[in-house]
Amino acid sequence: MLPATSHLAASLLTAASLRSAATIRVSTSGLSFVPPVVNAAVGDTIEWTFGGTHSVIRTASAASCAGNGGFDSGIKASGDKFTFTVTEPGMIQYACGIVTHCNSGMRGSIVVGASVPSISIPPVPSISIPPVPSVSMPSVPSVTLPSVPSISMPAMPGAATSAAAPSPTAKASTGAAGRPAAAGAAAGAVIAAAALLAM
Ligand SMILES: [Cu+2]
Repeated sequence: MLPATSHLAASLLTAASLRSAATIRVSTSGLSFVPPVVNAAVGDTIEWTFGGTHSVIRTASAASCAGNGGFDSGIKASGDKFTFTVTEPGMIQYACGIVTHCNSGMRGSIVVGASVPSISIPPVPSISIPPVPSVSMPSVPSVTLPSVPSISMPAMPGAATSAAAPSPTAKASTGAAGRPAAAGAAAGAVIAAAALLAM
């Protein structure tokens, strides 16, 4: 449950909920709290571990040793712990409840909200895509096809010789002499063609 303290507290609680609440540890050394000042976010828990007979009481100011009605651990022995969960932003002053200790300067403070740890999102490493080398296509040279010279075929003397040789066509034509008129006429035409070639 969110205490409806203020809009600021609510928004800080919302911000605090974005990260897991932390436990901030404070110990004592002689008549001192170590560290004497801690930063916390709303939702964080302060955990004191006592190194001797001491206590922690919330005070109204850094100059006061009197409790202000806030937390009071009561007298603790060495090794004991006491925790307090921060519920709203602001400065919390506390001291050892043993007045002689407080008067000796055994005081501490919790700074809430002044330095809410920012959520650190590591930068996403940029994926470096190497430039694709441009493929240079050489220009295709235009092929000029030379004009084909017209070949004039001279009359070949050899053609007459080959035509003069006995050809199968001529023999077939000769053998068709006894066939019907139509076949005979066709054979005659072949012979006439052969005769033309021979000229
Ligand atoms: Cu003390």
